[in-house]
Amino acid sequence: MAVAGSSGFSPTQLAARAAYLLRGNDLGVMTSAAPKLYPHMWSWDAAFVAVGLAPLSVERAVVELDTLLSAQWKNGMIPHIVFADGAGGDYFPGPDRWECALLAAHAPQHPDTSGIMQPPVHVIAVQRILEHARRRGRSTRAVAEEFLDRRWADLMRWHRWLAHARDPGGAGRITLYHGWESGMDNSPRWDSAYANVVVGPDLPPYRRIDTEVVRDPAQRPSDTEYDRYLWLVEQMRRARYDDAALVSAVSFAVQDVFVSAVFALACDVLADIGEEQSRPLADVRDLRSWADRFRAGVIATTDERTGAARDFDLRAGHWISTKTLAMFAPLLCGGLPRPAERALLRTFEGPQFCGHPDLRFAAPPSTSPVAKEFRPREYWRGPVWPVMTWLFSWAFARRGWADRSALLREEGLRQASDGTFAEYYEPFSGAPLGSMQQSWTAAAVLDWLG
Ligand code: 9WN
Repeated sequence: MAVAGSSGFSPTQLAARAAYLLRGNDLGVMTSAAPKLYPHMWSWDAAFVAVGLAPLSVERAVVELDTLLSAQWKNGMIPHIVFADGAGGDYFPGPDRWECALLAAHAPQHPDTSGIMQPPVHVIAVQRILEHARRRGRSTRAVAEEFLDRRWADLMRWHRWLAHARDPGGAGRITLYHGWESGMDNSPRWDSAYANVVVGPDLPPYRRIDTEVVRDPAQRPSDTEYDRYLWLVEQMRRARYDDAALVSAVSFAVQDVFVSAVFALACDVLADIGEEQSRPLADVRDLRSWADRFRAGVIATTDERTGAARDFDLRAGHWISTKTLAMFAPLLCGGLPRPAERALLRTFEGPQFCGHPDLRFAAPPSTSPVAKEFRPREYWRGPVWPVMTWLFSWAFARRGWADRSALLREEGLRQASDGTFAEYYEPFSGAPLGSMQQSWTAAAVLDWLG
């Protein structure tokens, strides 16, 4: 397909390529997160993928979420990876390292899964599916409504598990026991907490596969970081992935303000769906009370003047302030007093983030270019992640900020018009980095153009 001038592919070409990409990454009933680097289903990727599939086929989007929910644990957790049976390619750590079916009382025997979670964005996909279904014929609407009938209780179990098992103290903030649970694996947010993770001499040996796929190691987390990631998995294995045991068994425990804001938002989204679709009032009431609790938990972390949010390191007992996407958590869930919200929006749009004069596109870098930890090519330490641009754009529209939402969409689409559908991009040059043909990047484009 020809590239249309220097601005890249036209919207029509881009949408066609994105659809083609998702078809190519389709393994049957699940879409791999990326063909080589991530040849399985990831939890929050699957939700974004369903958002992108919805304009193409509500039916196929529903299948994606059904597959994910079929792997839900008995305690309610949606695992961060659902491993594909006999799919091409490989990933480390795979099922043999996690051994959840063997060790965890709540894990399913099939399919194989990992033993941790990822950010709870799933009901955003459910809402997008219902919205698309409404514009279609009766049989498509029925598919979406039957999905909700079938899965309402599962979605409630997932949210209930997050509200209880991951916030046992009722702080209104979700606790993570692994940086991977944040979805922002090696963000500077976690540097101090990881510095306290002392890898035991009995860490079973392993061989990384990711750096064989992404040949430039500077784009991926370091080996020291990987040792710590694997050590935490080892600690969880030894605790048999038991919710109550993890509270003290794992040497990494942080309250993630971004995940907490996503959760507050997701509870409101599911409550809205519940009200529209006449689901049990008691469920809707629970969802609203979790939304309120977690919104308050997020706001309690913020600076009065700047509105910036912080994570909390439970092991070290201190706040974690970083110039990363996490500081903008309150913009997702709302709740800040007006002056602080305006200040935070100014930071988001100003020279520390989207308005940095050297940025190729006005999309938010994962870490501010003015932060000392900023690395323009390294994973969550600086690059722009298109799927995060999508999330902010979607959330801003929901908050009633149509112009801000439209601007992010426009810049996100300009960035994606190179047609690589990269996992992340260098903020200044716009160079595509990490995995190419990443499913959720294509999904974001499809939603924007749908
Ligand atoms: C570990 C699949 C996932 C995303 C995460 C991203 C990356 C995995 C990895 O890829 O994480 O879960 O191996 O680096 O950080 O957000 O869901 O796209």
